[in-house]
Amino acid sequence: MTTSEAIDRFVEDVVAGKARAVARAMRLVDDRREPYFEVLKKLHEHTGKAWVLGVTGTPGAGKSTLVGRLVGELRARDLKVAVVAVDPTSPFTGGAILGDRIRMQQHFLDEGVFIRSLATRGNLGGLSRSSGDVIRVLDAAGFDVIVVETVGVGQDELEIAQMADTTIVVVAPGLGDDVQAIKAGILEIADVFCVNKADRDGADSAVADLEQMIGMGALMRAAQKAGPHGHSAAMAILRAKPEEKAGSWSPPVVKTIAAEGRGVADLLARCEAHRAHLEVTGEGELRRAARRVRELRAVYQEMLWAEAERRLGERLTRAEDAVRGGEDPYAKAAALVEALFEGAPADGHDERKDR
Ligand SMILES: Nc1nc2c(ncn2[C@@H]2O[C@H](COP(=O)(O)OP(=O)(O)OP(=O)(O)O)[C@@H](O)[C@H]2O)c(=O)[nH]1
Ligand SMILES: [Mg+2]
Repeated sequence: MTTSEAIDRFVEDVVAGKARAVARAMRLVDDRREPYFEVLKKLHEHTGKAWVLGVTGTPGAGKSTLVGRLVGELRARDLKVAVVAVDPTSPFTGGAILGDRIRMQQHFLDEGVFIRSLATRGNLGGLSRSSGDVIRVLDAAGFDVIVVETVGVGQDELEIAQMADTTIVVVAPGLGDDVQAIKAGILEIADVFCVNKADRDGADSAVADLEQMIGMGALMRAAQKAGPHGHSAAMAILRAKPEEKAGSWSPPVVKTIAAEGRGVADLLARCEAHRAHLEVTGEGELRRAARRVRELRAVYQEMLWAEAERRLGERLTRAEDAVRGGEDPYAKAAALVEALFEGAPADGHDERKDR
């Protein structure tokens, strides 16, 4: 597939949702193999329609079981669904993926469902980069809903969660530290909380903990907005009122028993309410705009990096050798960058346009 007509035909097949072309396009962008860039560029105009539903949370909370159930609910509404499972485990075990596959087997023969695991790390641009592109391919291929499962731990997973329109954070009761563990960072990305394994003891107290945390979070934000105005931070918090104005979203907490499918319809209804909220308030467009800016930066960095390597060529190898031999890496790096931008105007002026 080298000629531009061949690429066009391939892109057409992807947009038509032909399973083999979609799978091939996903492998291409995941492996960063040419002509992945051309393909992504041509797919772009077909994107922006899918609802990206992120499912993240603590390991073993029941995310995959839940995703399987959500897929069932979405399929019952005749929606085309794709599932991307981002494997956080080391490539040596692969156990999580195998388990996921077995759990999702019921959907394998269903044509409206597409399931794909991403386990690659160390690609240029990282896991989140390649996940974003995989989501884009699925979006262009006409899937109505793209469910992305990640374990909410590392930076990569957080970034992937940010690609979602609506993010469900899943916790399970019984693990005392769970709620504490998800506090950092994850709280901010939750649009809907799910306390799964509600058949176990402690579900209600987990719900109460989360609701308290959400309330505190709203107070803190209100206090931040109010500013210190000479008060102590504590006074500001006491005086602040949780946002109640129309248009603000407070994440609901839903109990589920994914293993039995209980509460899943309610969970999905809350997610749909969030989606409607995004559109009604215009926040959805704001999020998409922010996502496009992040994409621009990521693609630009990746291209810049590749172009720099190409232009520096031998020079880069020589610099590496010099540093290996004990020379100052800072000085060498500065010299490389200088060599790259020699003669280029520093303020982004395009001289041709000035003439
Ligand atoms: N008791 C109970 N067990 C559940 C429930 N939902 C899932 N499980 C079980 O919990 C275990 C973990 O479920 P998974 O769906 O693999 O959890 P996960 O969050 O995807 O796990 P990782 O992807 O490995 O982080 C499995 O043995 C499930 O059968 C539930 O509602 N109640
Ligand atoms: Mg899982």
